[in-house]
Amino acid sequence: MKENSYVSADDIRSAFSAAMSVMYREEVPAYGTLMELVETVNAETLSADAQLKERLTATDSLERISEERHGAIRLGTPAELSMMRRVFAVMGMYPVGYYDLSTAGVPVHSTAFRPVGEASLKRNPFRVFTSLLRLDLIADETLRAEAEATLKARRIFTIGAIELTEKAERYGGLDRDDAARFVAEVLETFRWHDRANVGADLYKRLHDAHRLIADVVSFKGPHINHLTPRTLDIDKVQALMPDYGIAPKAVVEGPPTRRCPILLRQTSFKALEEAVSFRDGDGWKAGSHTARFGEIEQRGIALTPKGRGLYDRLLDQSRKVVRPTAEGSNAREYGAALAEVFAAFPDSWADIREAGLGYFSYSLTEKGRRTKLPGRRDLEFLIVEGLVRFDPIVYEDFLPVSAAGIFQSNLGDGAQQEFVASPNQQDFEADLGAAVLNEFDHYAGIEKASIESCLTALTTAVAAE
Ligand code: OOG
Ligand code: NI
Repeated sequence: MKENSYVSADDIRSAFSAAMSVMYREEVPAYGTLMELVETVNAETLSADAQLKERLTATDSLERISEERHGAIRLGTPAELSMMRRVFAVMGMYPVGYYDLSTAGVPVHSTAFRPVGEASLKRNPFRVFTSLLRLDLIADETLRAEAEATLKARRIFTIGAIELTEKAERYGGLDRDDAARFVAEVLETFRWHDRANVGADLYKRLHDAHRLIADVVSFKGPHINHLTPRTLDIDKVQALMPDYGIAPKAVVEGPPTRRCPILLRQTSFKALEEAVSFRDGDGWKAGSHTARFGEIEQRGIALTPKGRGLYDRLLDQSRKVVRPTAEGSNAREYGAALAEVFAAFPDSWADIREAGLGYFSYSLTEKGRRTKLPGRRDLEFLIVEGLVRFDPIVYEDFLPVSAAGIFQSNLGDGAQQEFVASPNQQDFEADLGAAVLNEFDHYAGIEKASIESCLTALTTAVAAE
């Protein structure tokens, strides 16, 4: 390798997520415990299911199965958001999707920075769910002005991080030394600072307006508020958390347990109360803050707009039957309602595909690889003939109702606040300095490319013997 050749964006992202994992385990020991539990359950699940193990060996790297899949931060200003976009771009992470959480009583809107190509996702799928605080939703004008001034005065990126981002933009990449420095510098933005930027009085007023506002405004930077490894059995981890001394949120968010998993299921342990100090004249005053937690996720098939429409309707329907309370008193009833309502969602890959509810990746079967056809044939014919097989494409994005549930359970179980629903993707994109990518286009593109490559291979391949 040439000495000054560039490190790939995928490798920088991998190094970054590994460094973040180490930092967060040190900062939040309960997260380390969760990781141990996830590793144990994943190992047990794999040893009990030879088929699953075989499939994962073929499609994923088994030794990385329990690694982090995502994390989340909350930013305070448009300038922070647009700089964050440039920083993530160096790691091959681009904004996909727009999530309005105001409807769910959380004064933010968000996107997910993530790798987009299949190869990049496979190399390392790490994403960061990134929210921007909506100060426009603070009713009290004086408080809003104070929050704005506090945010404006802080610098969340180190000079080194900014310089290296500019360098990567100018030259189209970073060499090995710069990439290592970049990871270390960027990590600083995500670090926890237990000394607040504000006094106890302002903290309290921000907190009274909304706990999330206090979390964003009061600190020096947008500390990573959780990391999320992948689990192969989310129900089991949820059930075992108390045995490991960690308190799970009341219910698993997303669809119920199914034979054919769809979209995304996630749950977390409740955020911990941590010691912080507030500014107090020339000194500091002791206090506490609750923000950081750990989460787990289990992903299923990406749904088409039609499938997503059905999912949204069924979820809505179940929540009309039972709305899960934060303290978990009706968790069982909610689980039962969810399972019952979701019986209407087909639960075999063939049915899901036939109904046009999910995205699939098509590939040649053994027989298909040995076959050459004189002309193009219809995909359905090729499937019936056993020349082409289909496998679900994994959902790589997030779900607004689930995200709201994760936010809420980690903001304390107090009364929920209401905001006027006001999605504003245009404002968000103006602040971001770019348009967000449409998640459906992405999955449709992967599906289409897989079909094309099957058809091409079948008509141009030379049949073996
Ligand atoms: C983000 C919550 C959303 C998820 O997995 O849906 C999220 C936050 O609490 O900042 O991470
Ligand atoms: Ni999350």
